[in-house]
Amino acid sequence: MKNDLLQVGVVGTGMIGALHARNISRATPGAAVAAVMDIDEARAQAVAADCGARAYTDALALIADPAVDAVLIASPDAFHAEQTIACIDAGKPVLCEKPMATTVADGERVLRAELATGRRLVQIGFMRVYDRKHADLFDIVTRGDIGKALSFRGQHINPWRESSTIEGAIVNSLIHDIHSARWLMDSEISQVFVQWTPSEPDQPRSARYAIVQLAFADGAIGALEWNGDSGYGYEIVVEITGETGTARTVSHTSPVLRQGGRVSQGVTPDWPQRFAQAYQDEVQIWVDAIRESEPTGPSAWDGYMSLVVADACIRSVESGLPATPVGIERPDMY
Ligand code: ISE
Repeated sequence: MKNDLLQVGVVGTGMIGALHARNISRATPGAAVAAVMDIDEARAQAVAADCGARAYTDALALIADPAVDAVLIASPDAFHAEQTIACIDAGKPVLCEKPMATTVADGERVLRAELATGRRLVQIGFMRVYDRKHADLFDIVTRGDIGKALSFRGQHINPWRESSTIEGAIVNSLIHDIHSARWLMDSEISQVFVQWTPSEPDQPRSARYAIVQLAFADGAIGALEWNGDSGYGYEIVVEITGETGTARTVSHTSPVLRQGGRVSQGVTPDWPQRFAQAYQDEVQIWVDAIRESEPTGPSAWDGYMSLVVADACIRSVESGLPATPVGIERPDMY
């Protein structure tokens, strides 16, 4: 800590890393950006200048910097596991953007590294937990307002192509919906079945649209719908049906315009806008929690189990059949 501010190092200054750095630097009382890292030195220097921080091109050097108290990892997915383990080994709290790793094996390595310390250091960037619309839905379900939850339906509608393959769409994008399903239904996923349409006719594993059918360990069922190129905007919708009712997030909040024989409503164009407040709240709550004791948000176990389900989805893609998630027993620490 310096000047009673938690000194955060940000690894990766692409879209989401720069967004987190700006939030920490300008809108997160109790924290400051001490250092940023990117292999693109000019980009790192620009974000560092904007935040009054030091610039690095080596993530491990930033993590080892004694002036860095905590780390936020927003580098490309392939580096998440190694960098998170480096933070754990340095005894530094770390908020790692999803996914925690790109394979179950690497996810388990992160989990076991944290378990060996005997304390929580890791939080995973499933920021929908901090989205008011999702939190309100969570409250309805956990209060029992609709009785036992019977089904989960998630819609993840992206305005632009993010993942070139169905495997990439599952691990990088649908990983959010997998976590939302586990979190909001408060049940592990016991079976998945993936169907998809290619974005390129001559590339069968390319991904344009996917549906993931779910079975939950408590007997509930569900489906995740992923649209990789909506053509109209960005929407995330969750609907949970219970014994006595259905709860569904409100997707659009802009006014409905009736004019010239038409009825229209604005749609959020992209995820940085849709989740702007959730990202701010995610970092503020993370900073407050680790200044107090330890992170309270989505854990390394959540990161690991989302990868276990994603791995089953990929086996379903390969076999054309339903697949069963296979992971280790839940450690007592989570
Ligand atoms: C993307 O991969 C993300 O991580 C964003 O947080 C999410 O909102 C977006 O829909 C995903 O595709």
